[in-house]
Amino acid sequence: MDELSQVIEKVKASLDLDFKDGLALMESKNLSLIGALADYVRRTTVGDRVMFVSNCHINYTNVCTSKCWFCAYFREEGQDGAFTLSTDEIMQKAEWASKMGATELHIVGSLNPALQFEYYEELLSRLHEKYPSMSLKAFTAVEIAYLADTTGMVEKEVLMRLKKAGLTSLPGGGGEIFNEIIRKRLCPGKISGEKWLEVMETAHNLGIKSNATMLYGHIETPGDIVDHIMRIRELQAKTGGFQSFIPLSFHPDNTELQKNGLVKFAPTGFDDLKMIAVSRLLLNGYVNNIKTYWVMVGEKLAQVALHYGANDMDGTVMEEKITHAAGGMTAEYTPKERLVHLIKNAGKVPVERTANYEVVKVYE
Ligand code: V47
Repeated sequence: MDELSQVIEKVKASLDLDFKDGLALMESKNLSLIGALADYVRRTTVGDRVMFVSNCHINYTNVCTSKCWFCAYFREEGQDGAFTLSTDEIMQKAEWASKMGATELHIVGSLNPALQFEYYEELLSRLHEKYPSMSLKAFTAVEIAYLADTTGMVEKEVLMRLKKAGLTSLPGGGGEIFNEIIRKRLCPGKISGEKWLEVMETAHNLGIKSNATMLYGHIETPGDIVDHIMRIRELQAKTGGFQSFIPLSFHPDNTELQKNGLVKFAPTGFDDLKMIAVSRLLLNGYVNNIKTYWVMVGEKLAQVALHYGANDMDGTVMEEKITHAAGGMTAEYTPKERLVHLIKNAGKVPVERTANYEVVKVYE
């Protein structure tokens, strides 16, 4: 309690928490107190509404040059299980998603040298033409930087062309952990944290909103977590372009981190709830929506997270490959009715939203 007394006072006075406060939270084992503080902040800022979206994840390829040590999803070209979808195949998936009631397509892949820029542009234009009201939340900052690198365009041009083709917003993937030393060990082939933030800033300045993520529970330190969240906060103070923050719970199975004995255990339920609560507390006044991603933490813990600072449950998802390649045991699809039930059962008001957080329906 003592170590958190300053944090309590600051939360009561609605003051920004600083790095030292973040560390005190990370190092405390008083989860019920941290959760209560985060729940208080959630209640007094965004209230009892809990958002979700009817969405469908589409992974267009898993062939990747990046070879991140935390990733079990990627394959090398020609390797067993490697795939690249044609735009026709993606259109078929979109048709199915649309029939299932999706209002958002979450489209991400990997860094595949065989795909030309025209593929990305054509994909968005075809989707946008056929489903003009569908939100296309597509391509992480890492994919955008890769497209700039491989085409010789600057990121701004890549983003402008994709926006013109129908891009609605950017998902938050690829943030991982910004600390350069840890990041180099986790994903030496990936853009730096600084570059990730730079791409997001460019997108925000073009009116393209995005999400932000952080991968936790591997080889990072508590200080790295606080540093990562603070850097998101700094950029948000400049652009206001982040719509949500999503802490991602590391799944170790089939990853190099696990194979090389660097990570033995996945984050625990304690870690998952604490990460939500710490995110809410540090981002208070900056990012309103803290998302609990049920695919990674499980439906039951995601529901409990609604009492630890989360106010968003992501969505129906429909198809998920990244977490499941790394040992994820959750379903790939949670119907809308079930999300509504989970949220109501937690004593909250379910609100279906669009990708850009417009309200579709309030389930009073
Ligand atoms: O970028 C990769 C992470 C991300 C593993 O923006 C892993 O609305 C855990 O970004 N264990 C993809 N995580 C998922 C993602 C996301 C999910 C839901 C919503 C949104 C959004 C974004 O998953 C990757 C990487 O950071 N990841 N491997 C793993 N083994």
